[in-house]
Amino acid sequence: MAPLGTIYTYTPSPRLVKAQAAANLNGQELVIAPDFQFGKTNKTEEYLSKFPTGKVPAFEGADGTNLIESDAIAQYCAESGPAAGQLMGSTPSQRAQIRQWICFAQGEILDNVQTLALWRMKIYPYNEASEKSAMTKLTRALGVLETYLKGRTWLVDGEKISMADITVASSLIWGFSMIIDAEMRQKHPTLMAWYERVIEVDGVKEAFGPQNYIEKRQDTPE
Ligand SMILES: N[C@@H](CCC(=O)N[C@@H](CS)C(=O)NCC(=O)O)C(=O)O
Repeated sequence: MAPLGTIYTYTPSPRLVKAQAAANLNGQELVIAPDFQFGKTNKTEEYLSKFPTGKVPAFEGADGTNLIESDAIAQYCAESGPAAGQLMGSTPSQRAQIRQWICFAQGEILDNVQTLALWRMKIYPYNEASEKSAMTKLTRALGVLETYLKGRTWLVDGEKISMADITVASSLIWGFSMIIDAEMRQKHPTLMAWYERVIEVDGVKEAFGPQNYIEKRQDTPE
């Protein structure tokens, strides 16, 4: 079968793995543009003519569909195969719940994780007020998940993983490797059990790779 399309991005990227997981679950192949250079390729006129934000990830489908925004790319991959109903929902209720958790992942988790991760990755300078605000919001979001997941296997009713689980889990990858340390993880046993369950699912496992967990987070720059 021909690949579903090509994704332009740096790797590894938490914004890429949700699309890769969705493609895997649908038996589809995605190509990662081999000669892509972040900061260079995505500033060219050719790139901007297809992907107007100049950001990554961006997707060029074999059917001519060009997409920006990682959740739209992941949706395209999720809806391009036999697992579409499972991954994106097959009733209005399921679809809305999946959308709810995708929005939650972006607004309540990934935005905060990014603020907390970027100075630790030495990409942005440290800012005490931003650090405190993002940590408070992230802690609240983890609490929401811990409570909501009690007695549940997956985020949305149903027997199988959906894009709700895959997207929320992907938003936590940098969180677990840089911020949500052993002490914090211990306070969220239900969330941790769910996360381990998500990343062990065939297709998700290959996309996410092994998770690196930080033991003790760095709180201020050296
Ligand atoms: N909401 C977007 C965010 C994309 C985004 O901010 N990408 C960053 C890298 S993580 C980027 O390409 N930045 C380059 C720039 O701002 O020019 C998505 O989920 O795809």
